[in-house]
Amino acid sequence: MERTFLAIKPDGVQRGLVGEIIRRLETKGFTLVGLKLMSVSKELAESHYDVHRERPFFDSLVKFITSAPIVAMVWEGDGVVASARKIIGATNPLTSDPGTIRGDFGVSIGRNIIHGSDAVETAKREVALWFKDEELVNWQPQMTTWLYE
Ligand code: D4T
Repeated sequence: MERTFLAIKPDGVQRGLVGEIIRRLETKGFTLVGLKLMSVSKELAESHYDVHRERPFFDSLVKFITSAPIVAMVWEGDGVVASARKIIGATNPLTSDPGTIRGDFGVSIGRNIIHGSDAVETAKREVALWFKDEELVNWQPQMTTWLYE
């Protein structure tokens, strides 16, 4: 089964959106296999956002993500990488569709509430970067037979 890495950013945690975000992914039918509230080190933040190292917003991004706790998660399910990106919405919350997490809860690109891996390969790298193997739980919810044909 496919897995993706999602992280509720400091703004999402501070604004009390953790439960709401988890609810949306759970009720969609995806399976939570990894979850931790954590402070992010500068090293981890820089490694996670390495592709943006040359972008003008890199420093503020690292400063923001390390400024307060985040909730790191791994979710599992068929097509979960692309589907979670749709549930999250476009990068800039001002233009994200209503009904998406960013579209419903945000107004600013630098405070866009949640991160989601953008491709299957990226997801593999990010899951390995943020979680040790023993922090991930292999399990199959009872409801699986009612979700998949
Ligand atoms: P993440 O990676 O957080 O899921 O966001 P996206 O995949 O939707 O968008 P991204 O990688 O292009 O941007 C990463 C992160 O940087 C912030 N950002 C982005 C910003 O502060 N200013 C900007 O101009 C851009 C493009 C928001 C998300």
